[in-house]
Amino acid sequence: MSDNGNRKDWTQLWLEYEGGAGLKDEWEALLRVDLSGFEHDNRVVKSALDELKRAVLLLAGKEQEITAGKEGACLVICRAEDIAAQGFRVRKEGEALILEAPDENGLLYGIFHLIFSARLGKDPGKACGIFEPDAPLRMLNHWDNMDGGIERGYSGRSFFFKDDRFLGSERIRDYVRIVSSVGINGVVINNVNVKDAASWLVTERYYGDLARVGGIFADYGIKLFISINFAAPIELGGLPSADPMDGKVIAWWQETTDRLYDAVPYLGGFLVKADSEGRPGPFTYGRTQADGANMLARCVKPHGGCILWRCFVYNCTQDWRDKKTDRARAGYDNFIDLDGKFDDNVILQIKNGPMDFQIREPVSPLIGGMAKTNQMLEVQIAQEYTGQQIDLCYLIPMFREVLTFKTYCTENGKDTVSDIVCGRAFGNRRSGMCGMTAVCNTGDDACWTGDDLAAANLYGFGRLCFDNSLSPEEIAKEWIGLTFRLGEKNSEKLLEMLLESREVYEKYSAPLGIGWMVNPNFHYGPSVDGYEYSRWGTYHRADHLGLGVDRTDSGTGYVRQYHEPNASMYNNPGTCPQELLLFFHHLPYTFLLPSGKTLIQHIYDTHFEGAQRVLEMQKAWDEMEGEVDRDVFLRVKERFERQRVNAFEWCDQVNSYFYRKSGIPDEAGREIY
Ligand code: GCW
Repeated sequence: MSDNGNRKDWTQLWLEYEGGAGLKDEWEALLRVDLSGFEHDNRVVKSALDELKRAVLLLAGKEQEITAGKEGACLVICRAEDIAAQGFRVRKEGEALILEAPDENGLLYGIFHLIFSARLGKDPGKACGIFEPDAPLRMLNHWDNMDGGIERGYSGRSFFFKDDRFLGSERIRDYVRIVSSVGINGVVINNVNVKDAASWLVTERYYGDLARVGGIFADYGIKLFISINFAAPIELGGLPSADPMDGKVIAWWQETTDRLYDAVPYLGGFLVKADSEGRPGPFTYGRTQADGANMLARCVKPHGGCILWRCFVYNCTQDWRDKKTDRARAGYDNFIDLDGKFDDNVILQIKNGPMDFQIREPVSPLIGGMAKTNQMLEVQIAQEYTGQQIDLCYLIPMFREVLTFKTYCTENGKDTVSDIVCGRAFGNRRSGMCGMTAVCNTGDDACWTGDDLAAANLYGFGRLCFDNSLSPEEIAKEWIGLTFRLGEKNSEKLLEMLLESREVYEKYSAPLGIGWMVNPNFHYGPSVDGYEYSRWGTYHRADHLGLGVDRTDSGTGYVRQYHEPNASMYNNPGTCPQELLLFFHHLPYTFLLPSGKTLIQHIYDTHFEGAQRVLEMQKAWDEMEGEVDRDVFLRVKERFERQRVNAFEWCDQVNSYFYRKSGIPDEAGREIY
């Protein structure tokens, strides 16, 4: 936990260089730098060179020398315009390493790439290649409240805010270094549920703080975004309405935005949660989501800003008796007719699934539903429904699945989620108005992410945004290599644990895509009927004969929101992927799955297996004692113990519940209560 000798209360995650293997001779080129085509005093260039200096100092124990000449082993940094924005190229020329980039962000990412390659023990030849970002916007969304709490935060308190004030710069600077090292270029610092002091972020009360934080972000090529309150004209401006068509409202936002941008030059724009879970929005005034978004987009437009508009719009006061209303349909139903009606600096931010960050959901049909609208994928690395950074759940396999899902939205073959959010499907790559964002999992805990192992999701999300083709395995290997100093055997073991952790969690929690079954409100641990008779639209519909939600043609019709052949594939239980069967179908317990087991036996087996696997993972971690830093070892050990308790609780409650409902015993005769 030290940085150039200064003790800090937090780690540097994968930027912790001390105690490593040092810098191998092959990397001698990093000891001499020749910079051309970039301004030495540009803030991002400065940061990049500082990062290189720091790394070399800590790894090789030598002071970095910046020379003007380029002879022998040196790093030549220059500008090249034939590389996509924010990308870079590395090549070797004799003893020299050449790093080329079209812009400062590319240079920064190239430097981190070289540092990481050296630290991973690669030789420079292996670090060569061209690296261009897939997602133009690679963002993190913090759900930090200004009182210091974090909505769905499992890693301590906010390091941005406390008691309605901004906190100091030191930790924010480390955060920025860490996330920019994996290519993050946009951060929303406050919760999408904007209330109380946070509503005032757009006013002069916080200009100074926003300018300071925006400057720290800008040093590392990151744009600062804030979430805003759609009802601010009423709450702050004293106007009687927040109607986006009302001239006074428009004037209020225009003036507020102009003044804000004057004071905070690095602002990227606003994120808006409107007409969702009690937040105000244009529906109140009989206006559409496009009316609301465009009004704000026009205010930020002259400043080069954009509006990120969330599509998490659904009825959260549903009647559980009503089987026709289907929450899964809501995003699509609320937005699909607006395709082509959004301004070009509006980006719709769409959660990966149609419900809400469950352990298994189909891809939201809204992604790919609209050909004339900028779209951005929203995932959650805060593990709200996936173990809350107590249970191990490496989410990159899930995100990769989402990105590679073929939507059939175009006929040119560019139709995966990756094609859409990276701008290849609908031609919005140049404008950069698309990308990926994650609800962040950090807080002020010493290890940043509650569970040290949950940092793999923070690292992995950034890496995956930059390169959608990286496999979860490659990413996990890099992260392990940069974070730990494990021997080969334990590295392998940890890799295996990460890679299977999502399926393990899925096995002991809600089966086959049905989701939920969690304790209401805080969402950790099992409660099969926790939401069954509530207003939230999240039901499993189990009775004594079967379970699942019928979203087929004979049910809610949700399947028709997909393009063919996906719609027909999901509509038929014979072709629907097994892991999503209960999301789309209500099936009897005796239904025979593709695996050859009955549905009820599958539930029993997976739950026993999942809980058992947790015991094995716990043991594997215990065996790493001595090879892992003591603090880290103990912290993770404590997490695994809690996961064990949680997994067995899930297993026993789910199995007992379905045994009692169905009356069908476990074929293996294991203990069910
Ligand atoms: O799943 C829900 C969470 C809310 C969150 C909301 C959202 C920020 O339980 O806490 O609110 O999603 O995504 O807006």
